[in-house]
Amino acid sequence: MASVSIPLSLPHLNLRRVNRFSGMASASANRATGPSAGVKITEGVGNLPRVVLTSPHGSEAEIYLYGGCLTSWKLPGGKDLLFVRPDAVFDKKKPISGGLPHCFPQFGPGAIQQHGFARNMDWSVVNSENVEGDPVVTFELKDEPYSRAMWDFGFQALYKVMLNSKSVSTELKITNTDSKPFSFTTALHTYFSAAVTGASVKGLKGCKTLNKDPDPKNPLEGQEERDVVTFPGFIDCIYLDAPAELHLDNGLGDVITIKNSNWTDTVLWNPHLQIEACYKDFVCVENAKIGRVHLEPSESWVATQQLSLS
Ligand code: TA6
Repeated sequence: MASVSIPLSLPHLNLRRVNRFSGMASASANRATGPSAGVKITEGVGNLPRVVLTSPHGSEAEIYLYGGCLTSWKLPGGKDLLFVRPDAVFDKKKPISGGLPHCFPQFGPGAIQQHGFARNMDWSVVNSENVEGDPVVTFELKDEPYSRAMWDFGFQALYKVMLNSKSVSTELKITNTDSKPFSFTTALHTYFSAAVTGASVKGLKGCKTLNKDPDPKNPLEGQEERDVVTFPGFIDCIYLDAPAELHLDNGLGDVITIKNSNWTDTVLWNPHLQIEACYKDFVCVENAKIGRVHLEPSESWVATQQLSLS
């Protein structure tokens, strides 16, 4: 596989220095040390730094460094398969509500803030490649005083995003950089654009379920009996040991294959009338790790996800 790797040694890409970033993005992207073909650093909504990937076939993806959040995956022609809620804010006062937010080091509910802190911290770009014409970018998040105040461990999260003509893939690698063990739960809280009344997921039949409706802190155990799971109302349900491949019909004419390795569980969520303004326009199908992952010092955990159009 032909791969050209160009490290991005651009310190301003780290949002710890985001205030110096303003206005520098396009100039930096053109430097010899800048991003690979198909990778652009731009200012997104709220002037937040955003990495735009473009495949030679015309598909496009956007990732905000704030939260390491993939907010858009557009097919050639411009149709976006991901959804960002209309109430999403891009001012770093809260996580971006939409796309693929990270839940780390806690899915929740639990001891620290709901869904952890990775979705409201500044990730940085550590590498950009072009693999057989397709753009690949790697983002990094490390512990800092903000995370240590909630979860006192040294860690490194590396998040690789790869765009192809008909798919977008991610690889998340969590490494324990501390001298003591730690454990975590995690998820990619993917918001898909959908027509909720026509949306359905195939592949979950037989899975054990933990239904967080009505009480998220005391989920009800059960088993999925349906071949095709629909979204007729409020749904907040964990599927344990879900298969490595699911099929989402988004009700908008697309069937999206969701493949994974090592994301052992799946979560389906639609808030129904709790978010009246937009619940009809999305469903969340989340790859998750609900059982705790234990890492000794220097150990890593890796999980991949591929979203592709069938
Ligand atoms: O993944 C499902 C869930 O944990 C629900 O229990 C609900 O709290 C939802 O996520 C919240 O998502 P948000 O993107 O608003 O943080």
